[in-house]
Amino acid sequence: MEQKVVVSGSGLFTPEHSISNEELVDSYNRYAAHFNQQNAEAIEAGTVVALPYSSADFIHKASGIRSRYIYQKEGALDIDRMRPKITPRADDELSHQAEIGLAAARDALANANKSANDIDCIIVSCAYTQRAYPAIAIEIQHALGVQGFAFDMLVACSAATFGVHRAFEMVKAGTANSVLVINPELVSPQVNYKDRDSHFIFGDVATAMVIERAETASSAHVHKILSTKAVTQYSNNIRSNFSYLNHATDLAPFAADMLFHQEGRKVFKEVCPMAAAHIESHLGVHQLVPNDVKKWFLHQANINMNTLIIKKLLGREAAKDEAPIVLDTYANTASAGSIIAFHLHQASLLSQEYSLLCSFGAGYSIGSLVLQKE
Ligand code: CO8
Repeated sequence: MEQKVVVSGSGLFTPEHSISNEELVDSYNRYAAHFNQQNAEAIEAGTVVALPYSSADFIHKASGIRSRYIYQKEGALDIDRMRPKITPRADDELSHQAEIGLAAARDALANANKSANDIDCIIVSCAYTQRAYPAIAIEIQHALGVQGFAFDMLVACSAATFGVHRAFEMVKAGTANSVLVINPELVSPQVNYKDRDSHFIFGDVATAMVIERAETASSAHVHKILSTKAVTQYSNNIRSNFSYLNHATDLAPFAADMLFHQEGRKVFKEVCPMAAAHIESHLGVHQLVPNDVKKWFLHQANINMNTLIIKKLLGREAAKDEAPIVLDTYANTASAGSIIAFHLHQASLLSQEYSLLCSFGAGYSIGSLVLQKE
């Protein structure tokens, strides 16, 4: 028998450290000035290009970001380093990514009114995992004492929604009863803090959701998943070449090409119409139109993208609490942004009201869920 599937709880871990635009720009500009001074002759001769300066005002206007959280602040603003300094842990210690995932998972379990005994599958789904194996999900499974099975999956910005899609399908099919989907987005080690065009975009966070059968759900806020919809289309406009192959290719592991880089303008232009069309067609499956949706939990990459997508869908701007934005304090947290928006803003939805959760980004990939509050 096909099961009715719900989201019964979500969780959030926010790192204790944050970096404001002003701090970030001050560090980058000192780095750029130093670089330009060190390379003055080559810049004058035209063999080296001078680094341009960044601006806090530009960052806020172009993206909506004022600040971002970071797992370890030390090192990231040091112009002789320009990357966070994360102390390695021994194999028998809890790994960094498992630690932040575990914190979000515990919060989600508490909010779902569940204990580890109730969970029979864990999916860790995010933009990067800190190692290939053993899976971070299995490490968290062990730390929580969960029976059953666990696995990792990567889908960049759509990892969280695609992870929930898999959970939805498993619970619907009866191959799992209760699935914990965790998104430990420890992205700061992949940010190129020396790149003026992208140094401001990302922040670290972890989110989690409990997906289970409606009949076992007992929490204060339960959202029925009416359906899921995903699409992918290959694009090189958002890319990272960091790879286990680096050991064999002899390429420098910290080169700009190995870190996050993008053609931001192209992404903006191409992804917005794709996302709006995707959402409209997903709602259509349930004979719903955009105006039936009470809250929009959209991917948090850029405030102007969200404004444009909502305008395409509703023909007007969204009211503040209709399409919540968390970018100002969290920045782009890879796949976790729409889950943070859901976590912080779902409670005010009333019984039977619809919401739409959607991610979009690298791949390209788009993933959505049509939700209805029980
Ligand atoms: N300070 C001052 N000026 C700047 C800065 C800066 N920091 N950066 C750029 N400028 C300048 C540019 O050089 C340009 O100058 P000019 O006009 O003279 O050429 C001018 O400002 C305008 O630049 P842009 O055209 O680039 O500015 P935009 O208005 O397009 O804004 C954005 C740039 C914010 C990047 C915007 O294009 C954007 O947000 N696009 C969408 C990007 C997006 O959604 N990407 C998704 C990436 S996330 C993802 O998919 C997950 C990947 C996995 C996680 C990775 C973790 C590390």
